[in-house]
Amino acid sequence: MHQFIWGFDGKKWSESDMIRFEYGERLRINMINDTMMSHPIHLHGMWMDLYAGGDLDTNPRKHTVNVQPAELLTVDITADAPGQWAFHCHLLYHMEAGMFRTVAVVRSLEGGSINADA
Ligand SMILES: [Cu+2]
Repeated sequence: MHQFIWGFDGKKWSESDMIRFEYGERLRINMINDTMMSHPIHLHGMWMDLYAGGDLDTNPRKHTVNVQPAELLTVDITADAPGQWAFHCHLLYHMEAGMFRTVAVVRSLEGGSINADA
């Protein structure tokens, strides 16, 4: 497995910036797994509503979603938790190799403090 670089959007954690969500926004993330392994993706602090089409209010609510090889998986998130949160693959050797991001829920995407309460 050491010939692989594990990350998001082709970058491992040490090469990446924080992902910023604006406090209170409802957002959608599309995750495309272009590897040959499943990745259990875990977001701390907020729920991910697994997009299954139909009535959005009845979609399953998850902290961790399993993204299969060659799968496009979509989740909806309400950024209702100010602060910094881990977003990572739950296979620890993937996380340790770089499949990790910090999500910052901020007051404004225009810049300023990363603390939504500031
Ligand atoms: Cu993984």
